Amino acid sequence: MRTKVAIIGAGPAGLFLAHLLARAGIDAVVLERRTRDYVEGRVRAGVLEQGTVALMAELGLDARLRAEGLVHTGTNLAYDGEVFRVDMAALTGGSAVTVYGQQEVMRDLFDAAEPRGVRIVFEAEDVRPEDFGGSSPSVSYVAGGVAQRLSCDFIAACDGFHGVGRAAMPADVLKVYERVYPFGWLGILADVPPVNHELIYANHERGFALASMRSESRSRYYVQVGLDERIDDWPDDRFWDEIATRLGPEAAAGLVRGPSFEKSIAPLRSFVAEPMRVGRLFLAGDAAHIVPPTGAKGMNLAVSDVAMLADALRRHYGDRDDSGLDGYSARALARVWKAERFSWWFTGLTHRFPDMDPFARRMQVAELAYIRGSQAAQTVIAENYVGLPLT
Ligand code: RFL
Ligand code: PHB
Repeated sequence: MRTKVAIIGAGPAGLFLAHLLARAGIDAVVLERRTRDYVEGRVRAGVLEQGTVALMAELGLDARLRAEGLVHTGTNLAYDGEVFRVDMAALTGGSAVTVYGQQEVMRDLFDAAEPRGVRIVFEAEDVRPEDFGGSSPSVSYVAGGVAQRLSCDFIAACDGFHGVGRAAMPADVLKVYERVYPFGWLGILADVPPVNHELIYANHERGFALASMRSESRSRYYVQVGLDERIDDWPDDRFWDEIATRLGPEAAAGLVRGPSFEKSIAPLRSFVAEPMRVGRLFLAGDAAHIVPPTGAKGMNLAVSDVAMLADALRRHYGDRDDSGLDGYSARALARVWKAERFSWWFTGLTHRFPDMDPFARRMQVAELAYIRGSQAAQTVIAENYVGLPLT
């Protein structure tokens, strides 16, 4: 088989890229290790930046998003029993975020794939990028027990943090920057109305908590937990008591409890691999970088990467201009590092660290109090949270 762009991975990065290329008339094939149900079933991101929403609209895939997505013009911070709102729209000249789950985004992208000629091979095993240092790369894989080869011009590794794309890059070329946090997030989904119509990020002495949602009748809550904790340690009653304590009496007033139907623990990590291109192999999304979820940036970064990559490929095929491909890594990384900084900073502001002494705790509270009283500080949060431009 032959195509122009072989895309490894059908997560947000891979599928957005496939749709953008299909719209530009550039032939591509997506190789995905799992089934559609598996990819779509993963409970992950909940908050879409403006740019992500705009891209869904540009692709004509925003009908459900416009009908069901919840537009949030502000977000809330809680500490020491106090809650304050950051009015993102007022501070950024009208920008907002939209709450619309990654599962919904994936459903929209998968539903539109076949009608738009987006080719996806599910359950592709043993996928390997090959010869990307030369002029005729390919991807070998096994489908239905049969060995296959997909010849191509370029390979886009959109295969997440544990994928084969980054692993195939020569170790002496790749530079990795990493911070692993000494805690994780325990998240639940429950069909109860959210405690607040907007998100609440809470810093409590016992640890971080987040009140989020998927709809007006479905809540998503998180509490910071130690890395040694297990889901079995957290029956629903314990979870509800803990989230109520950490949100504080004002923010938790009106908290509706109910049975959870999803419960999982995710570790927190900051990670960047440079460069994001070697020869004809390009990395995009979690394959190249990870952020802690505090800033709600992970999926949005995957989308901004592939917007840049699709643009570069369009210029290559349409205008015989390779400057976009040559500049892709530097352009993408410039935005990635800013989102890394925001996510790292917001994590430090809101979480309890095991080695935190009383001074460090006082510094956190002082910073929150400062932010509460400063329009300048709130503007910094607002413009990062709604998403930085694709410069
Ligand atoms: P994905 O989603 O991991 O998709 C990669 C795909 O590649 C496939 N794959 C392979 N296919 C073929 N061969 C191989 N060898 C392969 N290896 C892997 C995988 O099966 C998979 O389908 O990466 P992508 O596309 O870069 O997208 C990244 C996002 O999924 C991720 O950044 C976000 O979910 C992060 N995230 C959030 N992002 C936001 O923008 N806003 C949020 O509010 C937000 N909240 C979150 C999050 C992630 C979380 N967890 C659990 C990690 C909350 C949580 C709890
Ligand atoms: C979510 O709803 O899953 C969510 C919201 C905001 C975050 C992270 C996750 O910062």
